[in-house]
Amino acid sequence: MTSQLSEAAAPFASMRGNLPSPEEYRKRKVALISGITGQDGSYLTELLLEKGYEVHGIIRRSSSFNTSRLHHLYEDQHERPNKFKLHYGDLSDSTNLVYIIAQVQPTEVYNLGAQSHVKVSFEMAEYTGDVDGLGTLRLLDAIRTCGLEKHVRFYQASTSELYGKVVETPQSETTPFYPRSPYGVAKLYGYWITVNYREAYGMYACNGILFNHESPRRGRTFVTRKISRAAADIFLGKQSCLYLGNLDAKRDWGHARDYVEGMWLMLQQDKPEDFVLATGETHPVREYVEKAFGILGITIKWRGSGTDEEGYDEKTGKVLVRVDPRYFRPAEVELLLGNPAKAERLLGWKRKVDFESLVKEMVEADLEASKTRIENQN
Ligand code: NDP
Ligand code: GDR
Repeated sequence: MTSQLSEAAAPFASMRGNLPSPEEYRKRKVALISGITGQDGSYLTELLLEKGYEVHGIIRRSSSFNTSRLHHLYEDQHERPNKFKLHYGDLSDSTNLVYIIAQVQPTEVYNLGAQSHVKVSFEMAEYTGDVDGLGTLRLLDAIRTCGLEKHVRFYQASTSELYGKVVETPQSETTPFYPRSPYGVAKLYGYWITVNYREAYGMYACNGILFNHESPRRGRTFVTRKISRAAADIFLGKQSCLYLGNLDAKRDWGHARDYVEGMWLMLQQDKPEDFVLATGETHPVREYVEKAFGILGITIKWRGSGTDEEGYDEKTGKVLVRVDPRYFRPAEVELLLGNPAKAERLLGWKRKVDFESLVKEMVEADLEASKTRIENQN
């Protein structure tokens, strides 16, 4: 019954006649990644190329350079000819997505593309809903339109922001969702439409509910990278003070390289399921600040409270960190702490990088980058 319905609903169902069986089709290893230019997209591309995949990515047309995280992979191109290709596209453009799926005929699709900044989502709520919520539907439907719903495995970049307001900790696959931002609400749609297409059309579609993961490739406006970059610049005398929002928010921070491996593992199982990836530890923003400056030999002490709180260098007394309410969110997610037991048990996944090593890697990378950086370059 289910498959009859899905065939009737798929406008390009006739393409099926020319397709090999799903088992035969999946002997190729062809991945399509939306959001390939982002932090996770770049690590996932590296992983899949190492595993012998042909990797295709969707990139947006931009007036300035947006492929810097992929630059080193381009350079390796002649060693791996025809293994890595980029296509112009956008999650807001269904026709384009159908065209790309039909052209690439992927065996695995990773939907990492998103307006991924929580604070920005309050300012661009409709756009975030369109790209992060409906964009997921468009990509799933493009797969179905091409008659590939039984052939393609689909990964949805779901998020710990779904949990939002604390209902229980640690948060697991069974914890109820209570999103606290337009981003979280849009991702809630993405989560459920993925579950729905799995149940309605028998698609192999999984949600990875990933807790925060960082790296030296993290976007500069996310808090960890903002701190590691500022700490390096302050240490080198290029910046005088770091302005932050809520210092008390707690996050479960892991390393992006570990998390992309979990994404891939989710698509290699016998049956599709949803998984939490997390470290099982949580730390407040202020601890990240202390650790980052600590790596550079600066001990941060705190005084004052609320918006008057400030962090100063214990040795010199100079104020290096101040609170700026501009960075507060209209509704905050105060505490995230994940339970990765299911992924550890069924996928054999475990994070390798701990909190201390993550902060150290990020600060050291930013210190090196800061020494050679020419400002205002695209
Ligand atoms: P980034 O912000 O680094 O990357 C987002 C990617 O999405 C970029 O490649 C961006 O392209 C692309 N993108 C943005 N808008 C569109 C659009 N309209 N159409 C197509 N592509 C678009 O995010 P991360 O790599 O950190 O995260 C990857 C995914 O995982 C995101 O969906 C995010 O929401 C989710 N997630 C991330 C977590 C984390 O801690 N990093 C945790 C849980 C979930 P461009 O470069 O042109 O801007
Ligand atoms: P988050 O990441 O909102 O958890 O979303 P972010 O690093 O932006 O914020 C983490 C916490 O730090 C507090 N904070 C600040 N945040 C930013 N960006 N800038 C500041 O100056 C600042 N000061 C304090 C925030 O209030 C928040 O509590 C990330 C994104 O990658 C999402 O796409 C992803 O889904 C989730 O992680 C899991």
